[in-house]
Amino acid sequence: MSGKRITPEETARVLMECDRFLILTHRRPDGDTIGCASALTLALRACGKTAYAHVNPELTPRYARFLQPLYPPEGYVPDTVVSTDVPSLSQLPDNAMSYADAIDLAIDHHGTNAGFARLYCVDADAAACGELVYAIIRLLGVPLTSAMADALYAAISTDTGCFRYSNTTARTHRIVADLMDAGCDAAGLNFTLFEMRTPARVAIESAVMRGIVYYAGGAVAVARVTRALIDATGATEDDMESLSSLPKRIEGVRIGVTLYERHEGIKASVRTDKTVDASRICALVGGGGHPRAAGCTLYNTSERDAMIEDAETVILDAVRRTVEDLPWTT
Ligand SMILES: [Mn+2]
Repeated sequence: MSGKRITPEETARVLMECDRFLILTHRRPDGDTIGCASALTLALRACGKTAYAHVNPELTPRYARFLQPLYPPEGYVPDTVVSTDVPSLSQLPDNAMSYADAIDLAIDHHGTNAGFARLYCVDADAAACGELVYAIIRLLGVPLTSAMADALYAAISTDTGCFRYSNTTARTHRIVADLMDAGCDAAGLNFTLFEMRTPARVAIESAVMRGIVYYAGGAVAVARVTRALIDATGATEDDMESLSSLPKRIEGVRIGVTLYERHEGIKASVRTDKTVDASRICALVGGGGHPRAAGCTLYNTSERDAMIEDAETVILDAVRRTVEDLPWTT
């Protein structure tokens, strides 16, 4: 695709020339896409523009307060459509597909951004799209309000795992220092975004951890998220976010596998340390992903009880074929 790449300075100029904005977010929206859309919408309004954030049908309660108040009135027709943190058209929610051919500007930090928009501003070095949106808002010259700062803090803190991941840079901390000067509630947001759990989350997390099974002398750990467990705890999608990270957290575990019983089959999430390529394991069974985090869906038409057992056998076999130096005892 052939969108034109522009700098943050040019992006700010383009935004000042346009009006009647609609900001799009991605599927299964995270803090980055939501925080960016929220802060940008507020900044454009501060510039005297008409701006709204498009309804995201998958918005979870944790992030609702950033986006919901910015939804457009019924029948709103935008002149300028902007996406934030959306790497490709396939990542747009269904209700945004009607804008697929009409995206004027994509603001993103995915190096693989497909250039589906007329213009795109991409900084692959940014830990979060929020860093780029921060820079653009600064170039717009409007004062950074505490509401904008909260939204940008949500964006940057979530994509950096609360500043623990290796994508966190000195620039990240400098930006966040400025957000704190602008009045963002860092401690409050750290609590609601990283510590607070619903009772259902606590119930499913503890049950999943109690059920972890170890293989290969503790180098492989398998967790199971069964339909029965989901039903018994009343856990929602939001409650199940990042359960996949639990087995890999355990000392000595090199490969953490989490099996999810879904209506369409069993989904496996694989997390590994730097000695093992998770995407190679998943590629053996038709999946894929990143070196440290990958996934696959294992279909099976047999009895539901047998399915999760079968899936475990299949994924363990893929681990066995990929990683040769594991001390298997069986
Ligand atoms: Mn992001």
